[in-house]
Amino acid sequence: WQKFDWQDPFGLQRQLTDEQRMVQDSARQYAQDKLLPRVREAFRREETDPAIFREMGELGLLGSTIEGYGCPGVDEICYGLVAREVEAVDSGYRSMMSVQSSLVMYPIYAYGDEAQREKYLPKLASGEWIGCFGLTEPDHGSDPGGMVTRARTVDGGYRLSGAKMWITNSPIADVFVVWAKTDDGVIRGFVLEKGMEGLSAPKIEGKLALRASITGEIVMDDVFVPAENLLPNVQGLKGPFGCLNKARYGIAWGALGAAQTCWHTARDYTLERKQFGRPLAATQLVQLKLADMQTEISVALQACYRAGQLMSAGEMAPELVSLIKRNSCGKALEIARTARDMLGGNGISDEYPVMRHMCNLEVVNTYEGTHDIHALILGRTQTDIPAF
Ligand code: TGC
Ligand code: FAD
Repeated sequence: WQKFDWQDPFGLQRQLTDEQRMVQDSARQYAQDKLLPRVREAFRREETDPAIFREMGELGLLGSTIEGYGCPGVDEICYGLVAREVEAVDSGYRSMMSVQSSLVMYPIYAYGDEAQREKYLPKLASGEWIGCFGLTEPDHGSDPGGMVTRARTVDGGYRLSGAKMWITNSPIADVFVVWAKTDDGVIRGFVLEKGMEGLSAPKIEGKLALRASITGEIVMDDVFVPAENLLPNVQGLKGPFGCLNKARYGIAWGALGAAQTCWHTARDYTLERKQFGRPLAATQLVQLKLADMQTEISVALQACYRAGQLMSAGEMAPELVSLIKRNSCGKALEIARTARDMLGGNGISDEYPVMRHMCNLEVVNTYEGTHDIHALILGRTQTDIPAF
């Protein structure tokens, strides 16, 4: 019999290849040395440091699964491991990275032509350019198919009118991947650039979560977009959803990083903190909570690892992405709320990371398809009845 490793019950580390471990370790070092020391102030002040994109770019963390164009072309498990390390510090930092990688670089790579790839990908990979992804609208969140943003055909291109809401990175973005309906009502992807006439991206103020990651609108007032900025190789909702499959997969890993930070913080705290003459960790109720955290996180990580194998092999079903995104986010949020409670009054202070993670995970549980929307996707697989 092996000795039980309480931190890694399934021996995930032993399942990783040397390359995967190396990528994980360098992401961990970056996240702990460079991101952790600035997150508390960033969250307090609701400030996003654009330099983070260049730092991530230098380490090859942007568009990391893409081959060529300045990207390292690592496998999907590496991508997940990086998301986990970054989100162990803050979901907002993982958000910045996953939007750039999965929702901006991936669609340009997968649906763009060679000229678009050459123009945008190297600068997005280095972090010199920042990207955002506009799908959600003020009146269409869970049902993006109802979008009202229009791309009217004109001489030499299109005129885009409409508004996108809750867009990660938009106020500081150079490149905007925007989804709009053309004259025939078909959803198409367009690449807009900062400075186009009629394009603005006001910041959304007052977020009580994900405060280290800037969020804004995209307002398009008859913006002229040249024909060469249309993404030629996809039509319909499967365009944005194809990118979302990638991003949701990364979130499934990432949320478990945040959960792990909360679990370890609760363990350390309850070992130290004495009430009624003994450590809180000596009580059965606390040990039950720690056991539940350990179980949920380690089982969910193993599910992500398997999903990563399938994704790398090109054998992933989108519904399995829904299953792991929903499971990881729901469980992580529950763990963060429990950890917050276990720290008592100290749990609400930003001297500890748990309340920040708890607030962030409320968003992570909502964006990229809410917890319930993913349940409906899974319900449809079993009943053939779309209950949306
Ligand atoms: P439905 O009829 O189901 O599908 C329409 C077409 O799309 C195809 N499709 C997919 N293709 C690839 N991957 C998937 N996951 C796909 N899901 C659907 C489908 O095959 C069909 O294609 P075709 O060729 O037959 O037309 O569409 P519906 O309108 O009934 O969809 C319902 C539902 C609930 C599944 C969908 O609308 C949904 O997932 N809603 C959630 C919206 C969402 O996730 N928004 C995310 C916005 S981006 C964001 O949050 C970024 S935050 C990032 C960060 O900061 O980290
Ligand atoms: P709604 O769709 O109005 O849902 C409200 C509630 O109703 C939810 O509980 C939902 O589960 C429930 N509900 C909806 N429909 C049904 C139904 N048929 N049956 C049962 N229950 C239902 N979007 C982007 O495009 N790009 C981004 O970069 C981006 N970043 C974001 C960053 C942040 C900080 C946030 C908060 C959001 C971001 N989003 C982004 C938007 C996000 O994807 C949406 O908020 C999400 O898809 C939910 O849409 P909604 O907010 O309109 O909620």
